[in-house]
Amino acid sequence: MFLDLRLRTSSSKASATPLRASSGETLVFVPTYDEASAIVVLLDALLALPLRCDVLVVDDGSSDGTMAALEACARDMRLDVIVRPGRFGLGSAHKLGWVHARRFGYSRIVTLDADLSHNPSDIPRLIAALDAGADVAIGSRFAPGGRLDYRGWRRFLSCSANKLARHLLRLPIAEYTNSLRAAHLDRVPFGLIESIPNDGYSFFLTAAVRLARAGLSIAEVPIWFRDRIGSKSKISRLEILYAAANLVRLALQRRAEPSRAILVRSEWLCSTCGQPYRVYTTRADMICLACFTPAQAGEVYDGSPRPCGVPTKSAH
Ligand SMILES: Nc1nc2c(ncn2[C@@H]2O[C@H](COP(=O)(O)OP(=O)(O)O)[C@@H](O)[C@H]2O)c(=O)[nH]1
Ligand SMILES: [Mg+2]
Repeated sequence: MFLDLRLRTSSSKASATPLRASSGETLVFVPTYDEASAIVVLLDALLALPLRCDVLVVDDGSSDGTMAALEACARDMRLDVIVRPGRFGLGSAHKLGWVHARRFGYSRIVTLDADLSHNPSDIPRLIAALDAGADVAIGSRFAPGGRLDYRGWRRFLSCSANKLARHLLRLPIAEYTNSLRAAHLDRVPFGLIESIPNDGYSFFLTAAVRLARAGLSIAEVPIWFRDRIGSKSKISRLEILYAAANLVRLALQRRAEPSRAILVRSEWLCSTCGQPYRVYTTRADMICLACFTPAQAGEVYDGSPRPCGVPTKSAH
C-alpha cells in the first residue's frame, strides 16, 4: 500500500499528461530512510540556495517521523515527495530521481544524502563546475583539498574501497562512492544511469564507472564530508559484500556496458500506481521504480483514479 501524504491528491493521476511545468533548471534529489532528525534542516537549506531548483525526496517508508517532517515542509511548491511502499533501496531511489528529472524536463540533476554528511552549500560549487564545461561533477573526499570525517571502521572501509577502485579500474577519478553529484542531463546518454542493475549502495560505483567509460568529462570538486549526527548509517554487511563483488565485476569488464534506453512515452504509465517511472531492466523486463511492480510490454495504465497512491506533480 502506498502512503498518501496528501501533498498532492492521488486521483490527479488520471490526467497523466501534461506533467507540471518544472523550473526547467535543476532538480535536487534526496533519498530518505529514517532521517527525521536531519530532513527539515536539510530541506530548509536546499530551498534557500541561490539556485533555481526543485527538490524531489524519495522515501522508502520511514517509520521514525520522517513522513511528518516531510509533510510539514511540503507546502513549498518546489518540493515533491514520493513515498514508496517498501524499502526498495538507495540505488533504485536514485534511478527514480533520474527518470523524474528527465521526464519533467530539467536540464541538471544534483543528488545528495539526507543526513547532513553533505553540505548543501557545496552545491553551487558543483554547479559552477558544470557551468565551466564538465558534464558531471562529483563531490570528492579524495581529491586534493577534500576531507572525510569518518573514524574507525567506516573510515577504513571508505578509504580502502576507493583506493582499491582507483587501483583496479584505472579511471581518472579519485572518488567512486560518494553520492553528492551533479550532471547535465542532456550530456549523459539516455538510460546510462537508469538501467544500472544495482538497487543498493553499489549503484554509485557503477554510475561513476559508466559515466567515465562513456567518455564524459568528470570534474571532482573537493568537499568536506561530515559524519552523520543523531542516527545510524543504513549500510549493511551484505551491501558491503555486494559492493566488493561489484567492483571486481566492473574491473573485469574493462569496457562500456551496453545500456538500454528507458521508456518515457506518457501512455506507458504503471498500471499499479499510475506513475511515469517505468524502466527497462537489463534483463529486458520492465519495472516501475515507484512501486516496484514488474510489467508486461503492452500493459498500459488506463488513466482511472487509483484508490491510493504516490503524490504526483500533475496535481499542482
Ligand atoms: N529511499 C531510500 N533512501 C535510503 C535507503 N537507504 C539509505 N537511504 C538514504 O540514503 C542516504 C545515504 O544513506 P546512509 O545510511 O547515510 O549511507 P552512508 O552515508 O553510506 O552511511 C541517506 O539519505 C539515507 O536516508 C533506502 O533503502 N531507500
Ligand atoms: Mg550517510
